[in-house]
Amino acid sequence: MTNLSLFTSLTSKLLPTDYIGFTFFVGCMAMMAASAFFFLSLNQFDKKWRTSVLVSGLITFIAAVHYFYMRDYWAAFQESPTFFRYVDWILTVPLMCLEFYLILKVAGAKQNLLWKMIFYSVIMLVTGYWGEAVDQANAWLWGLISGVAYFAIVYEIWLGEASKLAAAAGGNVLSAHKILCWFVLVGWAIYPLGYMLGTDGWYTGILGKGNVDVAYNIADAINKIGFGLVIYSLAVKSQKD
Ligand SMILES: *C/C=C(C)/C=C/C=C(C)/C=C/C1=C(C)CCCC1(C)C
Repeated sequence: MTNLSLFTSLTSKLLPTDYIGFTFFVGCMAMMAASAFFFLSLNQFDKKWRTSVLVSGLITFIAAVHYFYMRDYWAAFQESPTFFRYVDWILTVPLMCLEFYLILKVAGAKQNLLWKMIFYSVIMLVTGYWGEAVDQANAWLWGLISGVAYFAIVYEIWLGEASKLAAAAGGNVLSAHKILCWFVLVGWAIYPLGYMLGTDGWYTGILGKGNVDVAYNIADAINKIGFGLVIYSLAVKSQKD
């Protein structure tokens, strides 16, 4: 290692033209600030809602730690930190499934709903990782399998058991559930789009190539912080009634 590269890897030097590095940097700060916000708000909630808001904070906190690593990895190698990315997701996506389960518990959600959703998300993420990092030649196929698991989650919350429980719960829980459903349908759809921009497949001729990290970083900010805020405001509203 030359002195210069040692220097850059220790200080994560960001060039003013490195807009991808910039989104990693902003991601660190946004996730950190959101975590502080959720954690510091915990005292205002009673026991019933505290766990849900705590989980919102854990999601952004786990992401914050991964963003620090990803930012440095990007600065040192100018390469996608795919491994850290997927470790982050494999921890945070199941926690988002847990959020659905926690708010639907009032309507009698059973643990099997939680495990079913976690199972779908693990399939979605493991196959996505495989296509992006291991078997890139068949990225489209792994992406397709991942997409099927993604639609199983969408189905579950929009039309399946989870949607029936939300309807039974009614009120604030139902409206929060609806907003979270939109996050999963629209906000989460940015990820497969990023995947198609970053890998080669039949879609490359249509979409062209783009930067996968910018797409993922924007999606993470929307989905982790926005999703957490929906839970937070549900807790605030429900505590008032
Ligand atoms: C906080 C992180 C979240 C909410 C990550 C969500 C990730 C996805 C919904 C990823 C989905 C993918 C597909 C549907 C197909 C292509 C491969 C993936 C893994 C990017």
